[in-house]
Amino acid sequence: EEEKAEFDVMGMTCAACSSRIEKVLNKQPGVKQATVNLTTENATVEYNPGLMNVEDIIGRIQKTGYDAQIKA
Ligand code: 9UX
Repeated sequence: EEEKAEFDVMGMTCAACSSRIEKVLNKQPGVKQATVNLTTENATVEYNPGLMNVEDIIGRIQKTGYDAQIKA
C-alpha cells in the first residue's frame, strides 16, 4: 500500500537542484516515485508507509541541502 504526500521545497535555484532531490528520494527503498518541480517548488512523493514517513522524507531533503515542509 502506498501513501502520497506533497511538499513545499525551499532553496532550489536551478534545474540541477530539483533533479538532485528527485534522485536522492528515488534511491530510498521506501519511495515508489518522487517528482520535484523547480518552478512550483513542489515535491510529490509516493512512498511505502511501512518503510518511511513524512519526517524521513523531509530529513532526506534537508540532508541534501534544501528545506521542505508538508503541504497543508
Ligand atoms: Mo547549481 Mo542548484 O549549484 O543548487 S545545483 S544552483
